Formats: sequence, C-alpha cells, structure tokens
Amino acid sequence: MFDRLLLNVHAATMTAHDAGGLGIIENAAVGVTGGKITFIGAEKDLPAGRPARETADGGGKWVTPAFIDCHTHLIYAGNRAAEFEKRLQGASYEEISRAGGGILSTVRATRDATEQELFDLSLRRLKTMLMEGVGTFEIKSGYGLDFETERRMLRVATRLRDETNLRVQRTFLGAHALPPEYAGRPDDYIGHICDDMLPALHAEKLVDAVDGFCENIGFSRAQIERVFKKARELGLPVKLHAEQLSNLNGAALAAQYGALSADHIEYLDEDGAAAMAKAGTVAVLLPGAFYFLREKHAPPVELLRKHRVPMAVATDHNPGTSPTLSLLLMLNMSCTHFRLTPEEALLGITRHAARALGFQSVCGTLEEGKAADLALWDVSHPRDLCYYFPRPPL
Ligand code: DI6
Ligand code: FE
Repeated sequence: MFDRLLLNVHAATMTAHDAGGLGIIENAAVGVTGGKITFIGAEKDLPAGRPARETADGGGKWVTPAFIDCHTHLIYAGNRAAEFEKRLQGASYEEISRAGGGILSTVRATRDATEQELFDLSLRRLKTMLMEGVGTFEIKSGYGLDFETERRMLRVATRLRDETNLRVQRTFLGAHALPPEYAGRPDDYIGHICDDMLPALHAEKLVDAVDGFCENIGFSRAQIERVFKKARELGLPVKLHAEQLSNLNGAALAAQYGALSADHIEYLDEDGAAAMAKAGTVAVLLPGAFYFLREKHAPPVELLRKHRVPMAVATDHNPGTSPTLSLLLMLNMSCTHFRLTPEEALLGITRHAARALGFQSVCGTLEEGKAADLALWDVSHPRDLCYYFPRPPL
C-alpha cells in the first residue's frame, strides 16, 4: 500500500541511466510510503495489487527531485545596495572590503539584530526560494565573527530547519573575515575559532559542517588549515570558498582534507582540479556572484569535465556579492555565463548538489529509498527549466 501515488507524469530522475544523465522516464509513476519513494518507474510497470491511500493525476507534467541550494548565506541583517552603487562608480569589491565595508558592514548589522529579527528575515527569504521548488538548503554563519552572534545565526538556522521541516545543513563560517576586535591579529582570531568558538558551538550541536574564505582579503592556506584540523578532530566535514578572486591553491588544501566541496573556483588550475577529482570534492559554481561582481574570469569548466569533477550550482545568496533568491536564475546563468549544458546545470542543483552536502544517500535523485522531495513542473521538457528566467511554473 502506497501512502500516495502520482500518476501520468514524466520523470527526470537525475540518475545517470541515459546519455544526458537526467534519467528520463516518460509516462512514469511515483509511489510514496512513509515520506520515501517506494516506486519510481514507467506507469505500466506498477506492480499490480499495490493500492494507494491517495492518488494524484500529474496531468502529463514533469516531476524532478526538489532542488537543492548547497551554498547560501541566508541569515543576515541589512543590505549593501549603497556598496553596489559604489562599485558601479568604479570601486572594487576588494577596495570596499579593505576600507572596512563589505562583509564587515553586514557583520555590524547582524550583531545589532535580535534572534527573532534574524529569524523573520531569513524565513521570508527561505519561503521565496521554496516557490522555486527548493527543498534542501545549506545555510552558513559568518556574519557574527564573535561567539554570541555566530551562535545566534546557527540557532536561527536550526529553527529554520525545525520549524519548516525542510532539510538544512548548518555550516560554521567563523573564518569568513577578520573581525575589527582582532585587526592586525589574524592568527589570534584563528586561535579563538579553533580553541573556543568551534568546540563550544559543536558541543551545543549547532554545527554540521565547517567552511572558510581562503583569499587575500580572507585567510591564508595556513590559517584555513588550522581550522580544518580542528574540524577533523571534531569529526566535522569541511568545505571552502576557494580561488574566487585569485589562486591561493585553496581547493587543493580542501581536497587534502577530504572536503565535501570547493566553491567559486574561478581561478582554479589543473593541479587543483586533479586534487579535487582524486578526493571526490564537488565543484560548486556560483554564477550569481560572478555576474554581480562583473567578473571576467569564469571557472575552468573544461578542466572540471576533463577530470570528471562533479559540478554543483548554487545561489551563494548573500547581501554583498549575490543578492538573488532564485536558484532557477542560477540554472540559466550557469548555462549562459559558464557554458554548462542544461543537463549539467540540472544535475548541479540535484544529484551533485546533494553530494556537495554529503546528502547523496538521502535526496537529489528520484530513486527508491530516497526522500520523496518532489517538484512538479508545467514544462514541456526539463531543459525548459534552464531556459525561462526568472521562473517557469511550479
Ligand atoms: N565569498 C562570497 O561571495 C561571499 N562570501 C565569500 O567569502 C560574500 C560575502 C559578502 O560579501 O557579504
Ligand atoms: Fe559564499
């Protein structure tokens, strides 16, 4: 007996059993029991004698796994529209950051906000993303940079998970920027992260993964490595903002620590790609930040293909470099700006995005045993999802 049976649909299962990898099944049925997929296949292959409590007619539309946004900075207060204006007048992201704006201006606003204010702001953002069929989110801290505010952000991420019943990975990004209290003392701040913040937040069960910003305006490889060592000691998976504005060989460092993903990677070189392939580290491409910063140097997609590094696509939603709430727009932009094929882009927000979170046994494909996170689209083919912007009908 199925709890629910969805009939008369076409399915893009995102499993690799056809050439494009979308795993298309025409005239499909999806059976669900206990929140999990217990049948996916051609409707004609439905086993006889398995009735359903509830049957739905999909009207010939397309069913996909609910989408996964595997890189967001969803929780913050304030906005940076004035900084956007400055950049339009010629100031660079790095200049603004070095002058105390950028990430630190969001840190000031976030430190001033209460937990409830942060929750309300973030819930509104999350609900907007839900309207595009996103069912799993990664949410980073990193706009507190002190114990109390990082804790508040991670508590908000936990509440978002628990009160919406969505799948959420909570990522500690203490090594995002140097807080003003530690100006000129980055190594002391890294010590504070490793000795105080991360162990205490982990003890409160607020952290699922650990991230950092490896960049000239962020932290060095040696500093990031100290954070990774502590994460490993605590049994937490790592990931890294790497090679976004320059090449510090951060992706290779991440791979060395078995990272789930290396993200941005516009300046990744071949050694970095090979290291990622060897470690099974996913490449998370973030076309929103590339577009919004008017970057010219696109990530080396050919190298990633050559080394068979799985590519995910995410919003990087944040107030400074990617203030978009549209994962579907990122689907389109990853094709137009990075030249992904529509198949690669779609796998990037489903199967490979799940892997970027370590959730590959749970969601990201339509397979028996996976979560019944389904999205039903009124499109004529899955490629239409990459074509329309901003939004095909869910
Ligand atoms: N890279 C990014 O694109 C975001 N963080 C990071 O390390 C930007 C964060 C911000 O500008 O507020
Ligand atoms: Fe980011």
